[in-house]
Amino acid sequence: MVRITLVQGDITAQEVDAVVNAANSSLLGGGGVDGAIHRRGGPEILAACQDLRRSHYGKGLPTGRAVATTAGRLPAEHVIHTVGPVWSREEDRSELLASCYRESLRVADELGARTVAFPAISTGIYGWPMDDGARIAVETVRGARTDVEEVRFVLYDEHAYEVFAEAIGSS
Ligand code: AR6
Repeated sequence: MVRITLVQGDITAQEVDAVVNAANSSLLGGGGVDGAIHRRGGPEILAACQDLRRSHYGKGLPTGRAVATTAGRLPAEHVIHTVGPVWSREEDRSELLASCYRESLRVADELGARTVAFPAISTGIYGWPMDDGARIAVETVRGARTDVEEVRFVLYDEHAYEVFAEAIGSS
């Protein structure tokens, strides 16, 4: 089983094999985690994303999928970009959010990554409630078949950290 660890901090500071980016389907950057990763990782990441757009994802990376690039100047080997769903009251998009975690771990396995840092995908600009986002993250990682040894959830603030700690304790 994967070992789950929690830290409060900045995803761009994590010394791991792969960090996961809460991207959008354009793969060309944005705010939040995405903005921070491109800023701190430097232009190599954007250049790799532009190549992926040209070679494979002319229409964009679909929601729930994941793809890897270099980590540029980040203290990690790879960035795995995944596209979370926008929160909706009308439609249950939980399966798409679970898919982000599963697909990111599948890509991590392809890369041979053993330590992977995840942000709380979709819980910022995409509006997903933190408690539900944490439950889906923890359940999906626990249920995943993967060779990844450590999944580190990196939470930006104390509230998110506590919600994840609760989700780990109660599921
Ligand atoms: N390290 C760790 N967590 C962070 C950091 C950081 N540096 N910055 C924010 N968070 P978000 P989303 C937390 O908005 O909701 C972008 O524009 C944040 O508090 O980064 O999936 C993309 O291009 C929240 O809990 O991702 C997309 O358009 C969590 O990380 C869109 O935002 C995710 O917040 C994706 O939105």
